[in-house]
Amino acid sequence: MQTIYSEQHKLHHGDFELIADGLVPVFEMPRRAEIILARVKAVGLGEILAPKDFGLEPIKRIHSPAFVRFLENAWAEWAAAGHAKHALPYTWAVRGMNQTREPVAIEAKLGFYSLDAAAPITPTTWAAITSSVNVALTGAELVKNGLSSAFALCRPPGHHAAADYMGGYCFFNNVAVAAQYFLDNGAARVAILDIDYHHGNGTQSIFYARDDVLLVNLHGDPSVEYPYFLGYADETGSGVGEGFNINYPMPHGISFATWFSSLELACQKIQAYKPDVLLVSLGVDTFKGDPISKFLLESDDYLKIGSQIAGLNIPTLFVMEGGYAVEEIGVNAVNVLLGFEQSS
Ligand code: FKS
Ligand code: ZN
Repeated sequence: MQTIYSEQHKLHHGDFELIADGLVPVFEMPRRAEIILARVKAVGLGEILAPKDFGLEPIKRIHSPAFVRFLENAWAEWAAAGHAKHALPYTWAVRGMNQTREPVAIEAKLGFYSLDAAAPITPTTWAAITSSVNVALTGAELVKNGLSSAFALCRPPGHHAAADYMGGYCFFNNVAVAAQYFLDNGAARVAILDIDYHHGNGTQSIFYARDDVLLVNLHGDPSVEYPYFLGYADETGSGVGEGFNINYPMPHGISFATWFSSLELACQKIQAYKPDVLLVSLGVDTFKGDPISKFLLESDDYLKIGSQIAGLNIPTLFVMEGGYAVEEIGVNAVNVLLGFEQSS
């Protein structure tokens, strides 16, 4: 399997994120992608390719022009306002406040275009996030042109980003942009399987009212787990999209066997949909040693996940999302790909 990777990811390295314990050093760091790349090389997974530049048009098929403009200019506006540290939001428009009028001050725009304070913007974040989308799009192009699979080693991740907001380490929704690329280039139906520990709220909200994308999410129960405000089982889609959004929220501490039975159900739904292509939002923060998550998967379990996905026999693009047990992230992520290859 070919891997698409760009050094440009290193241009995004936030200092801090805001969690329950206050401002803490970011969990989502460049070393994550470096460890995965090293593992790809160590096992000889396949060729490693640099991304092509697809420009902003494919991004604007998913994200609003105003949001794209905000991200492009955010650092310059933040610096012009006299700030030196990385930009983080701290005020949000809640029920009853104006959620549609873009404010002028950059401090307010940050809240307007975010769901939380876990997506810091640095002077070079823009270069990294556009590159991450290009990694996903390059993988999509390879699969569109006939490869049976590819691995987009995206960083920063994307599945919490919606059409017009960032959050949870995510800026552009890489998997959503890639899914739309397939649809714009000949595919009629696309399925997305999101196995990251956290619910992919951004991907869900982007495709919620559509029937050309089937989205299936396996994740921690949002009543007790980030992103908290989306990801319940009764969110099944709206309008023509009714039935094309499927959530499997699961409690903290769930066993792999129970988690895997949700994956089997997910695969049955995907099989029945008969998609032209499958995209996998690949997070390995379901690992027992993950510092911010509460599932208990072990490294060997990831081989079985890959093998199960291969059983679908659909052209597949893997898109990297989360995973914070940094020393084990390479083994865990690449085990999914090896399990897939061994069963293809
Ligand atoms: C935990 C606080 C939660 C934000 C967690 C973001 C998770 C991101 C991710 C992605 F795939 F996008 F990277 N903070 N105490 O893993 O879902
Ligand atoms: Zn996650």
